[in-house]
Amino acid sequence: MVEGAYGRDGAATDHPFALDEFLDASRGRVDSYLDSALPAAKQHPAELHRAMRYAVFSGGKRLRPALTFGAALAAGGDPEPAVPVAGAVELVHACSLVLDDLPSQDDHAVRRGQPAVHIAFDQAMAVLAASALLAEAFAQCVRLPDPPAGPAVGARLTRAIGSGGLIGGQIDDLASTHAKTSLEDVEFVHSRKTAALFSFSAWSGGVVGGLAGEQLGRLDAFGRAYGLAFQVVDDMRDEDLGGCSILRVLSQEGARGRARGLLDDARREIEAFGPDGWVLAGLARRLEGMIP
Ligand code: GRG
Repeated sequence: MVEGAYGRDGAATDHPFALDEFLDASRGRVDSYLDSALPAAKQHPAELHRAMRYAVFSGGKRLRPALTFGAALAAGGDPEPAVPVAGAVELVHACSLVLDDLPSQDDHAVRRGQPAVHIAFDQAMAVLAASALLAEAFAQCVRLPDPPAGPAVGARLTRAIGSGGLIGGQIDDLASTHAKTSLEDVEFVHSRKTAALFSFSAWSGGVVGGLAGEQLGRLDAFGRAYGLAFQVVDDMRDEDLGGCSILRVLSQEGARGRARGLLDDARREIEAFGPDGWVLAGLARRLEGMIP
């Protein structure tokens, strides 16, 4: 599937369009999987299913699944067995965006250029659709082909989401709006709110690809550094100093340096994978190119 014609021989590594092709194929694969995994829009309760599908199929970049597939390639494996976990990670991401947009949280009326779920539907439906998306995410873990991978992936996903992960990061982010903060505090929030899901994405691709030990740790660390850099770049492009923006504690120049430093750390983690790490290296290079 994703590997397609531009496989792991390294030949396509430096081709300027290889990464675009990979990302297109990766997005198409996870979208077709999610389309078949989610309940049909007409199935009862139809309004809930419509809200779930609205949240998922509204034009996301599918970056986290691309990390999962890229990590499976880095592991020297076929990305196809990682499709259920790539679907799971995108469902968790969609769930988090629906919750984040609620008036009681970050209060965004627009998401991806369209009315947020609680605007297009209502708040009760948004909360229930987000909860159902989370349930569907865990349902995908039991579909993993290798029996021991399912429970390990499910347990790790639970940690990435829970009070030590996205939810804990969001709680501290919401509490931080007026409080004095430091780089350490901001990165503690970012490491849970944003980077935890990126590190899960890379780690899970490695697990499904058969890795363990130090190599798996490297993918995990790549995802974490990449995720932190992703949030720094997002904050810089947003220029909104609310919540836990990096711009509350660093100047533009300081944030630029921090993003570059994190991407250097990320790249160092995957050097050991050589040409097989080309997708992950390409994603890091691309993010560096987006630093304002
Ligand atoms: C998952 C149960 C559960 C709770 C989540 C609301 C919350 C708790 C956490 C907030 C997480 C959050 C919204 C982090 C921001 C991450 C971020 C920079 C998102 C934008 O990611 P992109 O650019 O989005 O990949 P697209 O639209 O491309 O998918």
